[in-house]
Amino acid sequence: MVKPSISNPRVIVTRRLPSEIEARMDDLFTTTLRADDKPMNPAELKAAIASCDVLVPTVTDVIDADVIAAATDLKLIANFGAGTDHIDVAAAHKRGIMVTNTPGVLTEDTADLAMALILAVPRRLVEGDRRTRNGNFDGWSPTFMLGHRVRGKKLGIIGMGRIGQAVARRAHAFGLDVHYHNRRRAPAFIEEELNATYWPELDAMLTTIDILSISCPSTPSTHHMINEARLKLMSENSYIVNTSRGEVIDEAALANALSKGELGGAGLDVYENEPEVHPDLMDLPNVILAPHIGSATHESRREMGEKVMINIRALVDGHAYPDRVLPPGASFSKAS
Ligand code: 8YV
Repeated sequence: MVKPSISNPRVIVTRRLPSEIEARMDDLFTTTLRADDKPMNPAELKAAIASCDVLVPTVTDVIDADVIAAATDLKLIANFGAGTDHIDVAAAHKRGIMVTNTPGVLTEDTADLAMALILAVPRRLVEGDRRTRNGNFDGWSPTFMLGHRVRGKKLGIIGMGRIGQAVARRAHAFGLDVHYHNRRRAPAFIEEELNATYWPELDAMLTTIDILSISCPSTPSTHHMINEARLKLMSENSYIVNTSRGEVIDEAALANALSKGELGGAGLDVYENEPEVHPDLMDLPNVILAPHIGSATHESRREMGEKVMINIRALVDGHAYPDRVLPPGASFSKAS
């Protein structure tokens, strides 16, 4: 089937991107760049969507059905980022608007951040840094700032996609025993390579692991997957790391469990109501609060920009989109 193409699409970018990406986009398309780096409000998003062929949003733009309804000529939402939970992909699909994302290029950097948190929380690294800066390091002592050994512990990964697998590879190098829970069991060759134990029941996995790392997308079925009841299944010396989406954890329940000492600590890069953070987490010494920096490297952000441009070029040239995102239940064969 011949795909629709458009030779010089009007592209609107909602946030500032790396300067070399902005320059190249400006060369390739009729591009409107964002003058400041403020997230667009719903009225601005609607105005943008009504006046372009391609919208390039980020995680900070809520593109719901109401915003999509404002589209007139919009053909493509080329998301700058892998997660698309901020976009109503089904509403876009119904209108024949394509959605693409930027998977793969941020996998290793996000896994590095997850691993950094897996090491830093049990070893109280950030807490120690704060103490030193606050003048509370009075010298070494045999019992000062004891944490927990990482080697030999059980790591449970929720979401064994690209990032989960990259975390598992790193975890082996640190002597962790890898377990995972996923909607679907990973193919045998992946399980073998990662030496990972599959748990079809999340509850059962939570009772046995020492560290939980979350790498699954935010969907209706993963919303508050880690809730009060599940937190109670975890041991008081266990840790939680989240580099996927805040909505996967009931943040109030997590703050409550941590405040009561029912968990050993947490390393969070994402929050339920970003950029707000539950106030009870703020003063807890055993929690690292990273500001959504999983893919925040020059390299990832450049490669994410490259992917966005390649997806827009697919529209221009009438090729199949390399990173097309479909709504749940749709299949590629029926989708074009
Ligand atoms: C991105 C992310 O920075 O790609 C993702 O899904 O969570 C982040 O690392 C962000 O989404 C950019 O839109």
